[in-house]
Amino acid sequence: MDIQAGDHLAYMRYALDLARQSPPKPTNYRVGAVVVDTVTNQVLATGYTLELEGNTHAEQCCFLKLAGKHGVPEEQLQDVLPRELALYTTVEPCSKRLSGNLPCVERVLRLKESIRKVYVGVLEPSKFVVNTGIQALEDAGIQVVHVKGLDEEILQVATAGHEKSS
Ligand code: HJL
Ligand code: ZN
Repeated sequence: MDIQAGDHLAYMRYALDLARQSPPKPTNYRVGAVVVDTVTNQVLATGYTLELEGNTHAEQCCFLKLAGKHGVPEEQLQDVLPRELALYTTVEPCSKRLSGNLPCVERVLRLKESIRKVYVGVLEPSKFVVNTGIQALEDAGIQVVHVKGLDEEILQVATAGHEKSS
């Protein structure tokens, strides 16, 4: 892994490669996510949709893996994470889930002392829910950046396995 510090497009491509590992499911998006320490330019965690057991989202998998590494439950991750982290996610973090599970925006907000920047590849299409997460992140002082250039590819990967609406 030798992505240069601040090469947001390269990190987004990395997240997209992770998304390709996710098994297609008609009722979600296939998403990839990467957590980077922006001080050391180290990748702290990677994740993709349904990587971990249960109905898991990409960002959620990153946080669960980090929690496991630190030996704490996800709810206590804010106590052990370093500061100045960036989250790259191919689709913006969800603010509502059809399943009723805790949305990833809530998980990110819990970590707002650490996750200072969220880089998104695309906004979530309003097929399942209406996503209002970015405002909530920004209101909490988290910078949200749309990394442009991979939108089409990200959506193609995200919706593979969905029924085609003509
Ligand atoms: C993001 C993911 C993922 C989605 N979004 N950011 N990361 N799968 O890993 C958002 C979509 C939800 C549906 C169904 N997808 O996944 O809105 O069953 O997948 O909880 O609302 O909800 P569940
Ligand atoms: Zn989510």
